[in-house]
Amino acid sequence: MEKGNVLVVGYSGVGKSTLIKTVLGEEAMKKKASDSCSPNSDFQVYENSNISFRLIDTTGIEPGMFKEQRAVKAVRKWSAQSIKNKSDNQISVVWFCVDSFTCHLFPKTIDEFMDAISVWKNVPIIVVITQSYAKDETQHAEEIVRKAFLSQKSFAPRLTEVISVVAKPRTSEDGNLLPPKGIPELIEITNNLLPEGLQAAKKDVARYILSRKRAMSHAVVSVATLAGITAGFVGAPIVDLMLLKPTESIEIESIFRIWEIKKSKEAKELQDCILDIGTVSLTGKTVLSSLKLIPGINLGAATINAFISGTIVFALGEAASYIFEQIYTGKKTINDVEWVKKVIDDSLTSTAMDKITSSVKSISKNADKKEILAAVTGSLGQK
Ligand SMILES: Nc1nc2c(ncn2[C@@H]2O[C@H](COP(=O)(O)OP(=O)(O)OP(=O)(O)O)[C@@H](O)[C@H]2O)c(=O)[nH]1
Ligand SMILES: [Mg+2]
Repeated sequence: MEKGNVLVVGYSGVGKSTLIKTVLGEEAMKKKASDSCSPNSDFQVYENSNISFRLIDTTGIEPGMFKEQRAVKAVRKWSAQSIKNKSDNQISVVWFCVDSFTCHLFPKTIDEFMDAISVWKNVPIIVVITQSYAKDETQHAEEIVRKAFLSQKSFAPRLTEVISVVAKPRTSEDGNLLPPKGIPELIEITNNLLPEGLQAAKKDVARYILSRKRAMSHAVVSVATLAGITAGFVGAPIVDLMLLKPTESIEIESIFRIWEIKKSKEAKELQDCILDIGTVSLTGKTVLSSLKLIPGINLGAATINAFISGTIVFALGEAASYIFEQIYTGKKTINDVEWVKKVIDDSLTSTAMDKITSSVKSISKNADKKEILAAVTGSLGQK
């Protein structure tokens, strides 16, 4: 399939590669695009067969832009050569990534940047504010960027869009989970900016975004599971399910946001219902007690608790992901409360228990959080 090419530039460490991984998926990162020509250390081309654009990752661009010039020159050469080879490696869109730290350098370096990409005269520019965890900082960064573009007549019309994103969930210092955001918008807008013949159909984009949402949902569950494992490790001899409540609450809220469920009284009740089953219902307690009864486990209490805690957070998150996806795609509604209860129940009891009993034995005695996480997600993930 013929595709558009998106040039991704920005200072080193702003999160270009992380963003590309979220937009195209992990598989795409492992497998470089087939016609990326000779291997080049200045840029890499990635693609996913299900979406209409490739992403060109430029590496190691420091403030001062010397290396950027090198990377951009290499991409220019790649573009030019392709014309000879009758393949089309034209650049259709540029993503300029800045974060709230590097945006302060933006007004000073915008000249050099515009100069570097000057061969692509009418190519639209999307400024992507990466790692936009805090609202204030993000707004501030947006203002700086817009001002810098407006400062020159020739720059102003090039700025097509400013989008703030979080590519990968993060746990803040106070234990809050900060979910991914802005990715579906970025995909949609980029597709719309491609030359008409290259654009993917609306329904294909929607399908693609669905798959990305699913991946982001799993990423959130994974981060929350690790937090659950941590909470379990420091816990008392018996897992206190209430200790997991804050983690589960943020986990569910984050997944809820990924699936763009509209806020309403019913939606809130649904979230609470999911949370209640995970914390106070009998189901949770059953998981606890039966796990302790599995014979032949030679693990310390802290390890078992960590494993159980992680498992509950994981099973709950996976169930919530499934539930919200069904609602997002219109197969179910937020009023299908009985169905929701059943899904959570199944996830916490049968599915979780079946898999747990086999995988708990694979945990080594001095397992650390990472090993426990692998045991939890590995055993439960492969449904
Ligand atoms: N949690 C989280 N971490 C991020 C995000 N974006 C970037 N990071 C982290 O920031 C660091 C730098 O990200 P990269 O994606 O490697 O940055 P880059 O722009 O590709 O850097 P160069 O390749 O050196 O130009 C990594 O440790 C990432 O994990 C994000 O959205 N969420
Ligand atoms: Mg990189």
